[in-house]
Amino acid sequence: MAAELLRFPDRTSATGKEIDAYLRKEVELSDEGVHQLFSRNRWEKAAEMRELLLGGTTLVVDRYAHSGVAFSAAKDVPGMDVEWCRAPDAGLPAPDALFLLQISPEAAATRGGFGEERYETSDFQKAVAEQFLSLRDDTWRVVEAARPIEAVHAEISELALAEVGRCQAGGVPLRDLW
Ligand code: FDM
Ligand code: MG
Repeated sequence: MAAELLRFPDRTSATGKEIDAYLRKEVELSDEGVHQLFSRNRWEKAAEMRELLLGGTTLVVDRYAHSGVAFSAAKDVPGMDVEWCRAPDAGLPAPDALFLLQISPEAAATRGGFGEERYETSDFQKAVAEQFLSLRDDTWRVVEAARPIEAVHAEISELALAEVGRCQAGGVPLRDLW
């Protein structure tokens, strides 16, 4: 089975470098502007993702447009409601399965490096978690992440492999967001 791992933001491209500097608090950008930048960072990969998917490669994607909506909407900026936040990602390839790794902000804060980047405060993480739960529909699987990595891996790989099997059996068209 061919599979590739992608991660968003992809911090290697020009947009990704700007996002990286923003997350590391080296530059300031408007909330609206950085939201668009995160989306552009995904659109840069859209054609490549589509080609890989249509060729039968499974994509494992660490964060995607749903993070874009949840993090930006959690800022509670006037005008940046969920509908506004979704708009720039409309038309990107949609995932066949989505796993939300759930962890309390308290448990997350004990993990290595927490607090270094923008967004890594317990209050903001709570607001983001609420957004994720309100965006969730019944195609999402919520996975308890405050467990040893092997247990999280076992649960996700079982669910993911079942989904891959369903897609490989055919009849699952490539859909677009949203
Ligand atoms: N993030 C990630 C956003 O705010 N918008 C997005 O579209 C995406 C993909 O960036 F705080 C946030 C989520 C997180 C940070 O950190 C990226 P990681 O640890 O590299 O996922
Ligand atoms: Mg991080």
